[in-house]
Amino acid sequence: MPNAVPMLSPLRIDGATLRLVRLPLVTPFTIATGTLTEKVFPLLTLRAGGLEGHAEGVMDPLPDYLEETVAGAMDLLQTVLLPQVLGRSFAHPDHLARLFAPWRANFMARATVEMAFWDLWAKSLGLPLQTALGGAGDFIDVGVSLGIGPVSGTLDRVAQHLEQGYKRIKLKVMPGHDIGLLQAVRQQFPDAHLTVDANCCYTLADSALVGRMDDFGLDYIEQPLAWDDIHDHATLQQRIRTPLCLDECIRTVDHARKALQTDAARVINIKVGRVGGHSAARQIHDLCQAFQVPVWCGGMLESGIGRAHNIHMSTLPQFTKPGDTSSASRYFVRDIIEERLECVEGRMPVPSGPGIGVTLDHDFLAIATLSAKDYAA
Ligand code: OSB
Ligand code: MG
Repeated sequence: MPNAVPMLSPLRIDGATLRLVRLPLVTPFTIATGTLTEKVFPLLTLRAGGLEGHAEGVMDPLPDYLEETVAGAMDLLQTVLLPQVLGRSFAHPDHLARLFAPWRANFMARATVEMAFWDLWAKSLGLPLQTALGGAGDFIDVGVSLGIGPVSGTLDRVAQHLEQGYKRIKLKVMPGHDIGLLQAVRQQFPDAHLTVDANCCYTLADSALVGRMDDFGLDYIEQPLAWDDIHDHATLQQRIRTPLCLDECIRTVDHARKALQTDAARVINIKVGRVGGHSAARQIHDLCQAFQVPVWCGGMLESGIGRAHNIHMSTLPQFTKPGDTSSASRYFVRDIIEERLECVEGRMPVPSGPGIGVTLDHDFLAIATLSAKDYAA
């Protein structure tokens, strides 16, 4: 694959800081697999020649979204991945993904290192991350993901976010909280751009129930079946009209290829932090473009660091559907960056300046940090 920018001299990683950070959530976030009340995540800084690159890990404390955990990722970062990159030079971020290729899974832990290096590398070139990635544009279209709760409260939140101009409403569903919810929302908002996300809580035995969702004009149904089962999604897609969108099932470029070749996904949710980083995210993007399958950028309730990464990735051309990268103030009273990542009329401005274009708020970060360790090369 041609690079968007010419290769320059290799960048030597001469230091790192790995923090564990905790941010309380403004509102608890409930999905089919559980409720999050706070966001706990690894925050990695890589250093080279006076520059810093940052990224956060998107794994949860419990292995309830995918198999990775915060504790497992912290250990893998400290004992395996950071020792592999410290003191070494890389001419292009793709080389990190190649270095980690022998390891099994753990794509979120890998992404933490890879994304921090993309930020560092773009800064070393004096380029915004979006330009280094091959994207363009000053804004991205975004929607919101609404967690599971009482239907009346959800109706209020749908109204509120549509008034704010969000471009798409994604409703979290689960057995017993699906058809009734859709009836209520559709009745009140007949024209809203609506989708649902089941986070793997149905099986093929529920095909008829999932098929009833065809009546509600959904743009797509996200990840109804098991996190590791592309095959069953292909079978389900034969039984329903609404396009399926895969999230958890797509952790590698090969997963995307298999899903596209078997018509298991007519839309793909790309989360940079789920697929091992920007290099893999971009390859999945390119593959979807070749298959003429739209993609959008998902989220994992990220702080401003991960949110900025997602915004830059979302400026690539095949991101034709609104993503989940909504205003940071929906999640946190105070973010760990100086800038405020806020949408205007459902459009999120792309941070300008080199790299991810946002800077750590060190005063608040000190308060939010549970642990920190420095590494020298
Ligand atoms: O499935 O997309 C998901 C949050 C945590 C875990 C999984 C998911 C989500 C979201 C929220 O939908 C996306 C966001 O607002 O960041
Ligand atoms: Mg999802």
